[in-house]
Amino acid sequence: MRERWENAFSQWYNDIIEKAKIIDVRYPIKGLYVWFPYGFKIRKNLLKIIRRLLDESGHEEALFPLLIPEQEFEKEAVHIKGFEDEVYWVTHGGRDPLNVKLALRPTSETAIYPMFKVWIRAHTDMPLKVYQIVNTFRYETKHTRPLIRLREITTFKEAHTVHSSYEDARRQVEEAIAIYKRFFDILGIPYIVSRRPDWDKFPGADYTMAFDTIFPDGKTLQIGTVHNLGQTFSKTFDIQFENLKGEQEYAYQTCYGISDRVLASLLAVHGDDKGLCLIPEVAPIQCVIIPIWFKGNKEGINAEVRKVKEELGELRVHIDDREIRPGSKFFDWEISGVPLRIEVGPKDIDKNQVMTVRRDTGEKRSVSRAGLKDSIEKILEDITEHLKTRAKTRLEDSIHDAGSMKDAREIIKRKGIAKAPWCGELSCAEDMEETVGTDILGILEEELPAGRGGGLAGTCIGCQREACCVVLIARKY
Ligand code: P5A
Ligand code: ZN
Repeated sequence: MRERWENAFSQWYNDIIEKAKIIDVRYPIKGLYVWFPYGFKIRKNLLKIIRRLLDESGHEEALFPLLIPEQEFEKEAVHIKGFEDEVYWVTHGGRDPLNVKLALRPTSETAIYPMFKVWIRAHTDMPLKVYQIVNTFRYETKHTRPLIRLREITTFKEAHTVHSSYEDARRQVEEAIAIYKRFFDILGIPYIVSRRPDWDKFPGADYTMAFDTIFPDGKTLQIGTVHNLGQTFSKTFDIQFENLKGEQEYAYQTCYGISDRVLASLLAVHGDDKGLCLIPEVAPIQCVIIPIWFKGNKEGINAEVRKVKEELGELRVHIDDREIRPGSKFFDWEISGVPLRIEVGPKDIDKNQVMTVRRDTGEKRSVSRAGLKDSIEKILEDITEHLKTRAKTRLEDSIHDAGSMKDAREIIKRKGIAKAPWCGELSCAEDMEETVGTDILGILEEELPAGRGGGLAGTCIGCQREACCVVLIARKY
């Protein structure tokens, strides 16, 4: 059942993150929230995966300060213009006004790059690839939402790299995209990668590649971005190296980041009317065992339940032995998204089996105690596969080709994402956004219109002249 999930998603989301004990929204500052212990466990599991992926690909974890002096923050003109309305300032130390105002990092380029200037001397110091996982602050003026639009982003996973050639930086962008793809694939979060149009790129970047996913309400959410910074920041922060010819050259940089939105989309894309459906890999509890007590045999069943837990070894298993009806327990664990429920009652013990119930499909199946762990692991794998495929299919089914403005409008109305040929002119883009009533999300570089050897019509839906590329039009969070 995905009625409410799809048709009243906002309510579903607010309701579930609280009932499933992910985030407490009652903290008295707008846009700042509290992590419940259960939510925090999922967060830890997610961070473990991304740390592994970054470490394995030669990134090193570091940590830079939260506060940035005003003069560093304001050095890069385009960057500051993009962020000035979103910055929180620290102006006092106790009662004394500070000589230099300090910005709470909205992102850390201006904290990190003055240090890169002293770290980088020769081409042998590169590539330099560091990352940090920190909180960042953005005074967002759009409607704030837990995990989605935060004023305190609590898991900003930002990577910053420095290279000795533009080509290396370009390759780094590709590596970053590959890493994020792997990360989202593990979590079964479907995505579209596109190039942001110039008016929507990261302030200071040459170009921005972005990951978007689709929420149940048909709106897309940007879940990650990878920026080629070229030499913009290295010129501002004077990051130079001695090249092979013995000359000083400005370095080439990239940065990329993902946030708490990863968890938001994990929860959103895999849910249903009953609550969350967590991917076993990150679920704090992978199996919950519910003893089905029967008159006079409570102790016997409890003993058997403990044995079952032992048989499941390192799997994350929880025994729910609360003195309440089994039905209430089922309900609670369904909201929390525990992938598999295992019931153990007198009949199961007689037959040397357990009863399993999948969270994603509701399928009930008895499983023999012989080779129990292998069987349960297999079911968990099936759950992962099913959740991944279901989410991926849903995204793919939402994308439709638009041959005209009217088509595009229809597709958006039906909660879809439209793909349309575009001529590259800003005026046509504005026209499209106005007529369709929503935004251009990004440009699909690998997809070409017919005139250029691709599948879609060869003419721009704005002006009917020859198109140069294909754009995605979608509603956005
Ligand atoms: C890349 C890392 C940057 O800040 N500097 C270092 C670059 N890019 S970004 O696009 O501005 O942000 C990276 C990702 O963070 C998410 N995000 C947010 N998540 C929650 N609440 C917010 N207010 C918020 N703002 C940005 C997006 O997923 C974005 O792609
Ligand atoms: Zn046009």
